[in-house]
Amino acid sequence: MEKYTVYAPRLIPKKEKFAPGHRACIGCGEALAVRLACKAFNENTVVVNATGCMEIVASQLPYTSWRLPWIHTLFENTAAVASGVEAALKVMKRKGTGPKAAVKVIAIAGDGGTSDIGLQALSGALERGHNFLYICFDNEAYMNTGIQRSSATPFGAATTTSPAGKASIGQFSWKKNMPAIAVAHDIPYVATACPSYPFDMMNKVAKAIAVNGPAYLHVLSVCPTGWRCPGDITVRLGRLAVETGIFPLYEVENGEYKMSVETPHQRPVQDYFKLQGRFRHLSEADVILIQERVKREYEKLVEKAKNGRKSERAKTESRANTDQVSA
Ligand SMILES: Cc1ncc(C[n+]2csc(CCOP(=O)(O)OP(=O)(O)O)c2C)c(N)n1
Ligand code: SF4
Ligand SMILES: [Mg+2]
Repeated sequence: MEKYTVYAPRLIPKKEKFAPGHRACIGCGEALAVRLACKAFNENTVVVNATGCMEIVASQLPYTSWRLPWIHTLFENTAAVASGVEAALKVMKRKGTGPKAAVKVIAIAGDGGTSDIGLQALSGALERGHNFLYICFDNEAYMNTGIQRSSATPFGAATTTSPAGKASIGQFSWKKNMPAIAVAHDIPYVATACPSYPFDMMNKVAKAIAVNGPAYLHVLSVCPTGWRCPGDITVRLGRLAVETGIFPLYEVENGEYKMSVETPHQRPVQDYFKLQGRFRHLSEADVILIQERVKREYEKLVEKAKNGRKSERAKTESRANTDQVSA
């Protein structure tokens, strides 16, 4: 896992494996995220794509934006199809009939396709230990079909199926913690990312590809259409999600947490909310309630990362002691 490619300005491949000309809305953060992720894919990749915005906008017959082998799956079976492709490649290799180069299977899906309808297939694939990368592009609702709430929609957000009004705050439940669910499967690599931090994101994709086993990446993808915001603040909103502590960036390598961007002095969540129509109805009391929860969750994460650092130090010290004894 140490041998991953590092992305930095001027080292980014110019080739677009997710070609322009697709039909995503203006300012779509999900299309930007897919484009950047593709920069870190190598040519020997099979993309397994759930139905959702990224499939619909990029594969309208007879056109496609995908300059990689690509399979469209049902909503619910993305990880199952990815498992099948990975297993088939393994068998072909054993029989000497497969491609000479190693081929990576990468499954991609939205938050609806991941945290709701595709969760069972994903859990099975992670548990069986398939060698594949799963990326969830999370725009926090079922956007492709008209902004319906998913279990990844944040508390208080208005969607067409969680409308805000006198009797409703909008989304009534807290956002499902998908990265924590992936971590609970005890897989080698889990991380969160956002295209507003492009180098962090590409490095994480490359690192996840280098893992021999299942890896899971959860990417916050700003959706101006569903979030009711202008298309020219996509990158700014992604940064605000991180700077407020609402969407912390971190990695979990073999169970050990590491913060990627530390924000000890967080901005108030209202800085993020006030730019989006989906939160326009929230009262001061609602915002305070959310602010407290964000702070609590962030502190829990930082604590886990501190424990990770401690155990890393302990491992180094015990290795040093063993070396001394054997010397
Ligand atoms: C079994 C099934 N139910 C519903 C649909 C309709 N459908 C297609 S895409 C979609 C929304 C996808 O949401 P998400 O996975 O979050 O991706 P996004 O479009 O937001 O990127 C829905 C409901 C379907 N294709 N299959
Ligand atoms: S609805 Fe949202 S995620 Fe879908 S293409 Fe438009 S901006 Fe992108
Ligand atoms: Mg979605």
